[in-house]
Amino acid sequence: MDDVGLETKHYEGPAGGWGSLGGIGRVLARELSTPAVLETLVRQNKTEGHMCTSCAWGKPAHPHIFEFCENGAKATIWELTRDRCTPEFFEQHTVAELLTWQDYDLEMQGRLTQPMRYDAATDKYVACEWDQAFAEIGHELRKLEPKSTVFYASGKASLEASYLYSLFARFYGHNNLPDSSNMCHETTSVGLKKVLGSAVGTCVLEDFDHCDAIFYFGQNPGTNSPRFLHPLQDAVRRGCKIVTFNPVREKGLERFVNPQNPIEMLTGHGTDLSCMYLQVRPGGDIAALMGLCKHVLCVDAQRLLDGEPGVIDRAFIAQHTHDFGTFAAAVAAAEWDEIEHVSGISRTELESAADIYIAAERTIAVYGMGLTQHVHGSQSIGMLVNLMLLKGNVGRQGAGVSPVRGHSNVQGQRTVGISEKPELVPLDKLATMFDFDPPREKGLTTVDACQGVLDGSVRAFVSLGGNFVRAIPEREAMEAAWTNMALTVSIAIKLNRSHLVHGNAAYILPCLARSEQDMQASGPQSVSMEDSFSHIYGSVGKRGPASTHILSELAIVAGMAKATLPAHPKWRWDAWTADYAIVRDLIAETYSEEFHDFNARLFTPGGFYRGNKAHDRVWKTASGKAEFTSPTGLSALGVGDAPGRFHLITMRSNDQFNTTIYGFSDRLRGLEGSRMILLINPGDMVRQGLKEGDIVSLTSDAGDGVDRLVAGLTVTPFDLPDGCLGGYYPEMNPLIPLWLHDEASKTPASKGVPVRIKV
Ligand SMILES: Nc1nc2c(c(=O)[nH]1)N[C@H]1C(S)=C(S)[C@@H](COP(=O)(O)OP(=O)(O)OC[C@H]3O[C@@H](n4cnc5c(=O)[nH]c(N)nc54)[C@H](O)[C@@H]3O)O[C@H]1N2
Ligand SMILES: Nc1nc2c(c(=O)[nH]1)N[C@H]1C(S)=C(S)[C@@H](COP(=O)(O)OP(=O)(O)OC[C@H]3O[C@@H](n4cnc5c(=O)[nH]c(N)nc54)[C@H](O)[C@@H]3O)O[C@H]1N2
Ligand SMILES: [Mo]
Repeated sequence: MDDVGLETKHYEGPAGGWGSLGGIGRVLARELSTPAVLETLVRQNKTEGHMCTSCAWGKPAHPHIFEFCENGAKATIWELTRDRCTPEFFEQHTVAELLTWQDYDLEMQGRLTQPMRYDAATDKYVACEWDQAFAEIGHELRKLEPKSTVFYASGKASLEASYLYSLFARFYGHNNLPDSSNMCHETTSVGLKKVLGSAVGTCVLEDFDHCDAIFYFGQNPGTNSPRFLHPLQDAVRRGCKIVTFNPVREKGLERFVNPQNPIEMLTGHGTDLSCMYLQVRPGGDIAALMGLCKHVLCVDAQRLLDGEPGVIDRAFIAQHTHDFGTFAAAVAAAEWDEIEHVSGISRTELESAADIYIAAERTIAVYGMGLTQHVHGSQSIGMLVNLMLLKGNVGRQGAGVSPVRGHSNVQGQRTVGISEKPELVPLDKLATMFDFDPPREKGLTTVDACQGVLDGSVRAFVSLGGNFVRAIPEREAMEAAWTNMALTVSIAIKLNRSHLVHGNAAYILPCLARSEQDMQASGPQSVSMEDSFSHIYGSVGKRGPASTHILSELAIVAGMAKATLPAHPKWRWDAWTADYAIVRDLIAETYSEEFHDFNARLFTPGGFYRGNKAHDRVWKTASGKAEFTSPTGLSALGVGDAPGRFHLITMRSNDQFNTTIYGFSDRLRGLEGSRMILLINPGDMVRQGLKEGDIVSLTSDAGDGVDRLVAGLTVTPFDLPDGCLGGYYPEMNPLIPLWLHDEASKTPASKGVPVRIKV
């Protein structure tokens, strides 16, 4: 980067430390400050406590007294707010008025307290009774062709509610069950499945106690999975080396002060986490990985020539993998010049990083949205697996591929049937268990569903949580088309934008939060979820519900299903609602290998492992072996470089959970006060004739002739690679074309958006 005398914003402190406690404190002070909150937090992520609603990081068998982090605490406190968004609130504001409000102000109204239905005559939501809401929704759904409806899920709802939701969709007659995963780790579900036969990570939490190196791509633990910082710190202290690839120098991967360690807190002495931090260009990971593989194979060849043992694991490659020869030829053909250009990393640095990989006996590859949200994201995952396969780093202790999942039960929802891919669901089994003829056609992904809304073929959209309209690409066109639908239904805890962009008939159905007591006819209920490591945990809420008029997610799903579907002796919605243990027995019957004795194992400390074939070196791939794959090019970007074109990465701040904005402090990046900022490196700033504080717009540069614009962005110098811009999700979503998505899985390419700066 040019030295032009401009300073980039950078937070000098570590991740964690006093700052993270202050971050909790501000929210705590504003929301509430009763001992009950602390009591709720102390129960978080403990056996027989409730499982955090924030991220999907593992819950150890021997938890800390405070087994939660700044952002998990914020998420819990956020749902326990004393503020209430009541029918009186809706009485005072038309939907047209609320559409002018910021997302932050909508959610700040607090918890929804009563079912609400849209009244076109007044342009307001009005309160209704549950029976009325269910009956009307059932009536609307019965009028529609099932395949013209979509049942979306956002990744939080329990295994029990999710299983019934997917049954509801299939009894009704469709597989249109996209999940937030379709905007997130679907690249993993498809890309990793193709090469390892596993749609999820192959590691378990304990592997982090045994690895010698961690290769870390495009995931930001300081903000998005802060409890991961503890195993990372422990690993580094044991001598494990972390090599990070990320365009942004994320504090959480640089240095960590453990807020649960009094000595570190007093002295401020933390741990330097990454021993190498390589600022890869957006979409440059395929090239970077190619460089690493090239050096590994080059050193291997040299060692053999010198009469020494080689570097790669030939026995593993011969026994367990397929197509190594083609891959080796692709590596030999790749040119260092192009590798350096596309990755933005020098050959010397890539060789040093590869030397760490060579020296390590056991390596774990970690990744997040930086790999998955690109047009060739599944190829990036394939390249990462290639690197791991070279040394047999899959399916043994201390080694493996570890995607860090997002929502706290997003992986589990897929496990129990929320999937638009019928081949992933045991339909024959369900047909026998529930005496019906399941739909067999492929359902709609998120992107397909959006296309269906645009072309009018999707007529109804039901959301089990989430804020779909805010989370998807192509906002302007999508919001305009959304209102043409016949029906929209949102099961939610707080008001959000998706409730305001609604169909002809529209309902907001308020539900219990996970930390709240779920009382049903048989007594208080527990629910369950699955973490990033395929471990299943029970969760029990103890707090009093936010309102006496709200229902559990499971009860709402069952209520809608009962009102929509004909009576059937095997569809026992009332019995299932009365006792969730019966639903767990159904899950155990459907997925007997993974979920046998589900009720008995529900509160196993550290969760019970549902198993993973690739973890045991059984490869459920086309060839029956782990697949080496050769990328079609070195860049993961869908739209290449051009003069004046920038590649925008859309990021999360430390003060948000997806579309929920807690505040305006991105503490770990030293960015305070506004989310309407454009991050740019000082060299690019000067080349564009910009000064810090200038107000600019971004326009789409995707070559499709569509005008897409985000205006009012403050130019902010930041340490980024050349040609790369940073901005916040979801503010930047109007700039992402719907067609710009991973080629294999249709995950939107939110980390490689082609844009131009307009002054
Ligand atoms: N507090 C909090 N926790 C969360 C969430 C939240 O919003 N707030 N969201 C949850 C959800 S649903 C998810 S999916 C996860 C998301 O967690 P992450 O996977 O960490 O997702 P992001 O923050 O979007 O981006 C990840 C990182 O990718 C980097 N990056 C961008 N482009 C590239 C690239 O081309 N290559 C590489 N190597 N890196 C790149 C960015 O700089 C950023 O550091 O977090 C979950 N946890
Ligand atoms: N540009 C860009 N776009 C992105 C991303 C990106 O990195 N960049 N990331 C993508 C990713 S990884 C994801 S996962 C999606 C997220 O997409 P979603 O999962 O659809 O969105 P969230 O913001 O997590 O949903 C927030 C809403 O969920 C509701 N909610 C919260 N808790 C509960 C609960 O317990 N039950 C119920 N029923 N409702 C609840 C609240 O009403 C809240 O308003 O966004 C995607 N979009
Ligand atoms: Mo996600």
